[in-house]
Amino acid sequence: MNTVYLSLGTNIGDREANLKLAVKLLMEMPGINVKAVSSIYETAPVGFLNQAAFLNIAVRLTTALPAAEMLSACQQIESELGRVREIRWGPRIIDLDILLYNHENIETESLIVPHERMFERAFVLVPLLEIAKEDTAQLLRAQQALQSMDLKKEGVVQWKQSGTAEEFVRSVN
Ligand code: GSY
Repeated sequence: MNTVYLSLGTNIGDREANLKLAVKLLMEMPGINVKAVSSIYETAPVGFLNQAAFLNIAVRLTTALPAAEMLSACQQIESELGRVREIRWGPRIIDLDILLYNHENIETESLIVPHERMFERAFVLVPLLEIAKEDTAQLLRAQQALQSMDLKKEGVVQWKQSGTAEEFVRSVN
């Protein structure tokens, strides 16, 4: 079984509902077992700054799916939520990024793992480290990267505390 960490982000529409629906769809996917969902964080936009604040979470799951199929599953959920390929760094209904897939380093045309920019982004690292379970070199690197950041300056604030994955999706429409 493979352990996978995802980062989810949204800054259009009912942001909490977008996250809940995405996690519900993940839980319903054959071959995917959602183990933990982080607190929800409200985060200042990174990249293109003139846009609404994001809500971000991280998800830990186990899966029998190979990395390429896990990517397809994420893209399927993005389309189900109505995401169209928008401007780079711009507003989005939902983004599901694979951060880590076991301890593996993967580099294909469509997928780079660990995620290319994850170690520079507090909005990724804070939720990730809240649910991280293993002591892998990648997670230790994430911890070290976060220690050198000023979270106030990075604009990452806990918005709703986490419970279980089942509690997270309970009130989804
Ligand atoms: O990379 C994911 C989309 N995204 C985000 C995000 O999820 N959160 C914040 N705070 N800024 C972002 N900029 C982009 S692009």
